[in-house]
Amino acid sequence: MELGPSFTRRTVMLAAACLASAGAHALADNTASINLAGVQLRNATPQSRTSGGDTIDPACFYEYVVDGMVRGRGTFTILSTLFPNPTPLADVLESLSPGSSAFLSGAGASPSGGTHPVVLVNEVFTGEQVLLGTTVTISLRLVVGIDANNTAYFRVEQPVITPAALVGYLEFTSGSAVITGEPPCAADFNDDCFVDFFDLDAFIECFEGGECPPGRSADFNGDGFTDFFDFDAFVDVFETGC
Ligand SMILES: [Ca+2]
Ligand SMILES: [Ca+2]
Repeated sequence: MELGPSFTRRTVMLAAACLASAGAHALADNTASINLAGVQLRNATPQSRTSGGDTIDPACFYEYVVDGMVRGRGTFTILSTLFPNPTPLADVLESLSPGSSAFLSGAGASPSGGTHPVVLVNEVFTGEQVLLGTTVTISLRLVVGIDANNTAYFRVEQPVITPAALVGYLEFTSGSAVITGEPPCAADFNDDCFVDFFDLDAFIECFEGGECPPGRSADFNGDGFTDFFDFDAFVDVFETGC
């Protein structure tokens, strides 16, 4: 069975299912953070930031959250008048493009079985609002992902915020984009992001003394012994799925 899109339900089930194997992956680097301080949301001014040396290991599923405080910039502009002080990003975006703050967090899956690169969001949001008597148009593409070198990135592409001279621009005073990979699923014994009979095969081979997938052990319940309690424990998790 494929690890489906019902992310929340899966997460709850995984909390129990993955405890047994958590130790084997305790050293995994499952999060990366991108500092957004100084990033501008400004007409015709694309932005790009990365997590630099803060890399993230491949996972099957990820969550991302973009959060921060922004303030309006530009002398006597609409945005600097409306938001003279640091204001939550979501509030500002909602005032410019209702509904757009929904893009600031979400979840995504690795399309290729737990390898990078992966794109978690690549969405354009648009809006047209009358602010201080002026019709303000906003359109920009938000992109968040992880490149082939396990570095997370955040980009604002094709930003249109007009009439630029009247509207001014926004600047992050603080904030971050954080990507977190979900811990591996215990039932996905061969770590290919699918739970299927190849996992059962892989466990049986490992259990019978053959080769085990990297980081996996036939001592499935982690009690220091490999016996039929492990077989039972694996079959239970396998039948539950992820
Ligand atoms: Ca698998
Ligand atoms: Ca055991």
